[in-house]
Amino acid sequence: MSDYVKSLMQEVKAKHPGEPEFHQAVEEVAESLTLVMERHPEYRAAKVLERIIEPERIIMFRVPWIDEQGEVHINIGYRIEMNSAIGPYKGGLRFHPSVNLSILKFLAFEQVFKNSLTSLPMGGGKGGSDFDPKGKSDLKIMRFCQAFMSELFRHIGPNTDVPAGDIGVGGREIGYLFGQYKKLRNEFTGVLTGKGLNWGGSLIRPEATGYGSVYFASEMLATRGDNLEGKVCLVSGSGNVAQYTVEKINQLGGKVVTLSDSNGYIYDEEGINDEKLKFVMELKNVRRGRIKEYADKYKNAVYTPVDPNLDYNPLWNHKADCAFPSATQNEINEKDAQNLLNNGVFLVSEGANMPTTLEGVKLFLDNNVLYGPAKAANAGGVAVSGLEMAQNSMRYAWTREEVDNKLRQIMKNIHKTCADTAERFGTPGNYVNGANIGGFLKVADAMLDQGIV
Ligand code: NDP
Ligand code: 2IT
Repeated sequence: MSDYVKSLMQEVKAKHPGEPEFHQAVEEVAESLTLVMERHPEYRAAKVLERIIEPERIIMFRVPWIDEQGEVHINIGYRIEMNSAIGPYKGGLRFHPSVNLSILKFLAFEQVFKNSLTSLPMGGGKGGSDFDPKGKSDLKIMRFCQAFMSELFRHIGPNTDVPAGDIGVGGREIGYLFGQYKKLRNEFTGVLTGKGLNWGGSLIRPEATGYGSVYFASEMLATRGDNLEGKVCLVSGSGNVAQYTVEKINQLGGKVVTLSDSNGYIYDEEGINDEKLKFVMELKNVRRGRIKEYADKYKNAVYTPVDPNLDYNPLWNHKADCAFPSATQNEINEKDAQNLLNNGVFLVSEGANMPTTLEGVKLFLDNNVLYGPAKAANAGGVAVSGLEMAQNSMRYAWTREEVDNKLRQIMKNIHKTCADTAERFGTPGNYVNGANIGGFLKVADAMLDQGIV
């Protein structure tokens, strides 16, 4: 670790103790930026990174709501408005019992660089709540979303801050949140993305993160004259990102053999084909069931419950070519990364945010893995959110094909930015440096132009 990173991290940890996920995200970016700071003393003098690390604003609020049995519940609501140098704050909302300030700050920090990489005018933000939607009735979900928006509405707007979905927030939740915003403001605007198609949503937004992660993988493979045809792929998660990752891998001739949720994973050696994927989509999106049911329906598949006390995840211990972690942060630790390498995996494309620990990332880089870090590989979701905002401003909707072509081009451009930047800073093939530096430069220059604010 360089002296620059050491002293920066000491300061961050002293100022913000007890935020391990946030420290982890900052450390990874700071390591890459050492290369930039040597060449550009002006960024150091203006303390650009030190300013990016401090959120412009954090909003925390009480979310009281009453369920259908008359019981009162109190959750915590958050919105981290991280950086608005290149556009309005933009980023998802996460509803999950694990949500806390550290997790949302890491996500908002990552979002700043990711959004910059898309080349669209979006700043970075993230928010959410410790509310657990799992197993809750539609009425409870609606009541909670309305209570959450009853405070959030005064802080957001189509030119200020535009939230979207993340873990636990999909089309249903965005609908309830939008309805409440519209009622309180008496305005029909593009204040959220991921909306329904007949009320301002964009075609391809639900597909965008998963498709984008696979497009990014294809770009990485192309640098070695290869493609996804016949590749065996491990995918984790079974939510929005995982589902459309499987769909696109199937379209490109690959074979996906795993899916998971927080209780366990399924392994299907024959591959999760389109018919089986349709079953998963109905299971997860309509019946809101557990992935275990996959193995009840398809007898050749094996379900393995995951013991939270294990120091590795057996999902990553199968013979394969490519891995697409698409569930949550730190789901691949050093041991998992070693297992992936031992099993022949030579490509990792991160659909989830920060799914690999710092030690795991190091192993991938040291072993020449085609490693697409989250802020590049999963930027397709927020990119199409940016396209949704553009369509809302025009009061016009592009066709499925138009949006998909734009998404594909954006992922191609992000790959090129990462590859070219890594090369320019003397670390060819290192997409981590490419993404961190590529995302940083645009934001940093905008901050220099705008003065110390
Ligand atoms: P969903 O809520 O649709 O699905 C999340 C999936 O991950 C579920 O299968 C869930 O299982 C599993 N999961 C969540 N938390 C944990 C945990 N602590 N341990 C194990 N499994 C877990 O979310 P998304 O698919 O939208 O998000 C998945 C990842 O992709 C997240 O990291 C998110 O930040 C990232 N991402 C999402 C984007 C989007 O557009 N939606 C864009 C870019 C990144 P269970 O049902 O048991 O909770
Ligand atoms: O992490 C992410 O990029 C998202 N959850 C999507 C954010 C968005 O605004 O579409």
